[in-house]
Amino acid sequence: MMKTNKTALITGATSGIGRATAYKLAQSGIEIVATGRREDQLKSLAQEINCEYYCVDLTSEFEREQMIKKLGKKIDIVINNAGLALGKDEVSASEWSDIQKMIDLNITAAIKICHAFTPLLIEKGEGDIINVCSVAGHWTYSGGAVYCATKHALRAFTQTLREETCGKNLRIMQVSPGMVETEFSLIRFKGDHSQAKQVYAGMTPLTADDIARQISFMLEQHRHVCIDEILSMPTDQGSPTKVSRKAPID
Ligand code: 8X3
Repeated sequence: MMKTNKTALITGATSGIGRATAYKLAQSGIEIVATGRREDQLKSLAQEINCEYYCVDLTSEFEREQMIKKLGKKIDIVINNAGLALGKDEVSASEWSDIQKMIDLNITAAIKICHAFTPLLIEKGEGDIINVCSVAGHWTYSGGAVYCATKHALRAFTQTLREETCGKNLRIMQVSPGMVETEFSLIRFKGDHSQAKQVYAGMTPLTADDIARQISFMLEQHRHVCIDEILSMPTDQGSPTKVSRKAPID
């Protein structure tokens, strides 16, 4: 395997899309700095792919700043993956603490990371940022008001950053997946396995590896090619509210 001399920061790398992306990019010879909150999972990843890891809660301003200070100029590629949905209730029945957490992680932390690394990448003369957005950045659905709002915000931010940095040799990109079977639904439904399982019942969802492959594809393009966005859904999904299932949900 050829070393690329590039280092990628991957947030939310303990599981799901983040972890799969860490495996995939490491296979292409990219050095990985994996971040997340669960140290045991970061340790096991570090052993498997021989990478650096940083245990951090990105919703903590202090911890975030310490991480950014420590990593600084070492990073060439930012995979802004950490994000979550909490609950699927209508706004009037939602917990404020859930709303706040989604805003803190999906918007504040993601934008802060771009804010901190963009000038460093400009100074380096080259760099890539891939923000992990969602089909929820394109559509809205009942029970997803705040999650959709955060992903719409991140998509608008990403597009604007791309326009602003045009001419600086940065590639600002995004992936917008539909249904991917990861811990996403388990977290959304607060550990309720049967509710989480029902989300993917009778259909074939995307896997974390499917999205990792898209991210790797975006990065491996010639430098003059910037894939603005890959929006992908399972073949069984027509929109966030239209899913074809072989068996009804019981
Ligand atoms: C996750 C996709 O459709 O559950 O980002 O909002 S969806």
